[in-house]
Amino acid sequence: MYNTKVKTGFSELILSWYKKNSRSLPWRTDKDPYRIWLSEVMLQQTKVSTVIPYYKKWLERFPRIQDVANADIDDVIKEWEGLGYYSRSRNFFNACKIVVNDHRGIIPSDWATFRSLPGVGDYTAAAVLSIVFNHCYPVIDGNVRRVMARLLSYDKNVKKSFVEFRVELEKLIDRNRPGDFNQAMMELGSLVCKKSKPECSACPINQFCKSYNNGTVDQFPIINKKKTRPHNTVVAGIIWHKENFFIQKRAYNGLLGGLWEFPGGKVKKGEKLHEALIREIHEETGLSVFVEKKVGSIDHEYSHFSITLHLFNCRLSNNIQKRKLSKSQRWISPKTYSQYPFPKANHKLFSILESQSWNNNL
Ligand code: DGT
Repeated sequence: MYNTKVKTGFSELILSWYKKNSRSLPWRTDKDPYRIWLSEVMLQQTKVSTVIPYYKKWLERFPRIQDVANADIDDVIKEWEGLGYYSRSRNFFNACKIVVNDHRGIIPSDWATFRSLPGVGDYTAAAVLSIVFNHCYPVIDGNVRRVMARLLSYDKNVKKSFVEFRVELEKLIDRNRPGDFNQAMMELGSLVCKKSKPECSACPINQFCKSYNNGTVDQFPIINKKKTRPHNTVVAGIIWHKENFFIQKRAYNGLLGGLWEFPGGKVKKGEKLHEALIREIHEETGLSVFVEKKVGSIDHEYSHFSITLHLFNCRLSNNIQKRKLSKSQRWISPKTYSQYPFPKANHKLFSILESQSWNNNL
């Protein structure tokens, strides 16, 4: 149904548009496999403008793949702090280790080996192998999906389109310049074939676009209505002991894995905030506390849910001297918190604490 006969002139038109209109981005200056791969990992679910400073800072800290492989995971996560989707940094770290230990530091150029590395999915494999090694694998990201859905007037939910779009793109991709073709398709989606107010008159391939020719661009892509995101009320405690407060590291393999936090958790239905806090702190740390003055509350949105997080000053009601801390628990001073990676929500709380001069007069 969606058969695109090989479109004469399609790739020439989009490639010459790309040459004139592509943004100059730091990862487009050369074809270094490590740097291209890093950029593709950072760009997943993340805006270009957010990625640029992280990309530059990362390369100052870890200029070569060996520097990542030899680093400490906690330093890697610290460099990723604020970029979100933290499993990307752990997977990239593990993948770099494999490349250095098993492949003499040379990034594999064949699909099966590269695709088998941690965190490398179809998108990343196609992007890196086409851009760096000129292999003919089409990329399908959100931008390309939107372009294809409009081009073909794809009348099903665009989320189900992967195989059909790949088949069509394999016919369209430029055999000599697959990397440029892929980047051109993504760039077109980002700059011209935008989610809202697409600039069809500026589109180099509008003559091939079924929806443009039918005047139905606004009907594509077809997307299922987003489910409303659940909202959680969360309490956390800043437990003071002399001039220090308590932090703990979240498990590496979960949400916000490897980041530090204040102990606390979700408030159950019918539970009062301070009751929930006492319960969570005891469950997580074994510490018994008195809940004191509230520091403040913040709202934060994650991709699948949102939270209102209430932070309270807390005082210990039992003797901590007897307790041995695990590696993922620390007492730290307000002067040193910036040495640890924290979730973005916590940085909002740190701003409140700074504005109150960390006043812990309980
Ligand atoms: P759970 O209860 O098994 O779903 O486990 P978590 O760890 O996903 O959730 P929980 O109960 O700790 O809820 C806390 C939520 O708030 C979690 O989505 C992470 C977020 N959060 C951000 N900063 C902090 C913080 O400093 N402390 C705590 N406890 N949570 C934080």
